[in-house]
Amino acid sequence: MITLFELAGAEDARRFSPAVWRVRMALRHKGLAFEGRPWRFMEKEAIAPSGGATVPVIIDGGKWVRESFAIAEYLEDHYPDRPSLFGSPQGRALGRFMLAWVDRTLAFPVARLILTDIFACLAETDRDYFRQSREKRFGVALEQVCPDPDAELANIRTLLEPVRRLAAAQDFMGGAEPGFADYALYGTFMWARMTSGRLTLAEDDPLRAWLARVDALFDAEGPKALEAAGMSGR
Ligand SMILES: N[C@@H](CCC(=O)N[C@@H](CS)C(=O)NCC(=O)O)C(=O)O
Repeated sequence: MITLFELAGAEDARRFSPAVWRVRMALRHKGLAFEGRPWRFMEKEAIAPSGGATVPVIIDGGKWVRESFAIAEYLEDHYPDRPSLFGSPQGRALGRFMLAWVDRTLAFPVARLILTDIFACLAETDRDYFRQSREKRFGVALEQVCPDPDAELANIRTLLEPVRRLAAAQDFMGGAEPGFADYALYGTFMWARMTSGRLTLAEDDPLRAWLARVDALFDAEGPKALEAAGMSGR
């Protein structure tokens, strides 16, 4: 059985890391049995054997693997008889591109929008670390990171245009079937929905239908987790 370390808030059920959600969906896509182990920022020693200080981390038969894309590639290459996460070499490239775009273009604006909501969700033991590390990263107090949430949301909706066009043209990011490129983007929505109600989409946004399609996967993995964390219906 694979172990997946999952960043959690005050409650074990509030598993909110965007990067971990990519891997949770990838494990479900592959149909692999796994145990999600709640992990918190202050528990670095628990994941030290991975060689890093961030999650996701998996242990598979004694082997530690870290970094969401490296884990996706590990799962793809070690379980080739399971449904493919990439579908083709081009699909692997699309997954890599989507992850880079999400990390480099989308993640910071979304983080700014939901940062204080994330803080409110954290275990008491994680709060000082989170405040200090994020204030260093953003250069201002948490409460000043997003002075105009409406403008930030409008900015994010504009940034989403490339993936909106994909969602309008096809069911999933890579075409007719879901794959890692979808999970790379979906992680960001799960991050926001697990912690905050602020990342909303316009009524007529084609990304809504895409989100509903990914929500429906694997026996509604995402919505069930939102419900368990008390965040459904937001
Ligand atoms: N590029 C990494 C990002 C991993 C990452 O930044 N994880 C965050 C949670 S989303 C983390 O563990 N942060 C620990 C910290 O900030 O101390 C991946 O895709 O796996």
